[in-house]
Order: sequence, then C-alpha cells, then structure tokens
Amino acid sequence: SNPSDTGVVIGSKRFTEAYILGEIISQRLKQAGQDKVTLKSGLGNTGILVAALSSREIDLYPEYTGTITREILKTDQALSLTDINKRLLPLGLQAGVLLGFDNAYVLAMRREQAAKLKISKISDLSKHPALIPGLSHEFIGREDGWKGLVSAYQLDQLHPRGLDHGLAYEAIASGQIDIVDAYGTDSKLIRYDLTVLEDDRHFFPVYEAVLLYRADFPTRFPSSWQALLSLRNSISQQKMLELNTSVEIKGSTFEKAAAQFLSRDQQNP
Ligand code: PBE
Repeated sequence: SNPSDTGVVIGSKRFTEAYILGEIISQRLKQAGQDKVTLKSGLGNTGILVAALSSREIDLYPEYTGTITREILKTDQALSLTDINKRLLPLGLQAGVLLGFDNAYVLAMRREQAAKLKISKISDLSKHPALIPGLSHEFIGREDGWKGLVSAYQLDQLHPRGLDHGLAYEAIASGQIDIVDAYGTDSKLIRYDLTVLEDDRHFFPVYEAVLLYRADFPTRFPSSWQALLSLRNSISQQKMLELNTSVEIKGSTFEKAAAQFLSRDQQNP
C-alpha cells in the first residue's frame, strides 16, 4: 500500500516542552486539513527518536540544533543549518523550520547555597568536590553533557547521581542533590529559585529548536509541509517559557496549551 495512506506520524521526546511541541505540530497539521495525523509522544531520548525516523515509524519530531551537531552528527564544529543538512542527507534526514527559541543545557544550583559558597560559574565547581550533581541519564552519557563538561572544567572529583529530569527539581529543592542539569526554558528554574551557573568556558553549543524530518517528507506531504513552514519563528523564548509554565505550574494540559498558542497565533500573526 501507499505509505502516504498512513498519514503523518509525529514523534516527541519525553519532557514537557517536547510534548507541547508535538501537540502544536499535530494540531497545526489538522488545522491545515491533514486529517490523518498520529502523535507518538514521549518516545524517549535522542537515539530512540532518530531510530524511529530511520525505520519510518515517525516522519518528524522537534529537535535542537546543538543536539543534532553533537549527539546525532557527533561533531564539535559549530555548523550552519545548510551544513547540518548536507551531513544529514546521507542519513535520509533533514532539519528545517527554526521555531524561534533556544533551549540550552544549563547547570543550576539552589540560589542560597550558591551565594553562600560564592559559586556563580561552572569553573567554580572544581573547588567544591563535595557537592552532589543529580543529572539526567541522557545528560550523563552525552559528549555535550557531563562527559565533555568533566574534561572542559576538570570536574573529575564530583560524583553525579543519575535521575529522571522530571524528578530533578524536587530532589534539588529538598537538598538530596546540589547541582542539576536543567533546560533554559524550564519553568521550574524560577519556581524553585535556582540560579543558573555561567558557562564561562563556553562549553555548551546553541540549541535552537527545529524540526527534524525524513528527507522525503516534504514531497510526500506537500500541503502539510507548507503548513509547518508557518511555524517558522513563531515561538519566542518568552512564549516557550510561558507554555511550559502553563503546563508545569498552572496545571494546563499539553493539548490545551498548544491549542491556546495556535488560536492566539492566528489572531496576531
Ligand atoms: N536540550 C535541552 C536537550 C533537552 C532540552 C535541548 C539540550 C535535548 O533534548 O537535546
């Protein structure tokens, strides 16, 4: 049978922002008249999503430029989107439609403890080997995560514990851990009064949100692709933080947050 018969299948990673973006993409396609849309939310980490693209289980998902260069293409170079796409093509993949915000990895601590120990930047951490990092499993294993940070900042004396990103904030607030890997657009950075440590050796790349898709997607679904182009530059840093806050702090759902975003977007294009 024609593979187009199955409609468009969207995937997402397993954290609040990823779920919201999956909903925005899926609802945008339905608005545009694509009536066969399947959303497979919370599939897993980067490796799992890329495997799902390769096996045609999904057609696209929201990803980040820094994650594509470091984790998928395994390069330290800062690449333009054009160069990223040259390297993705042999994998049958392409990246496009920059959404308009950046979601960087950051290290964060309780504001009070950081002030007391006079820690404001990541390089200060090497003087405090007793601090306990509580890090998400994906971050621990990534070159643009703990592995690379340890060598860039000589942090071999610190011993991280692995945990789920969803549990990290409660763990740091209650004092079980002292340092977390957070995401720049996390609503809970503000809610739990954490301070973000300056990346004073400029270790982390830029993580601009972008769609990662099968290279054959635009030709298989031309009108859906046109609809997705309208999402380019449509979500500001502030807007993404608000969307994450509406779900994580204000109790909205992924679906409602996405629907509200799209209806407002149409009124004020
Ligand atoms: N990030 C921050 C991670 C999660 C959010 C964009 C660097 C990633 O998914 O690659």
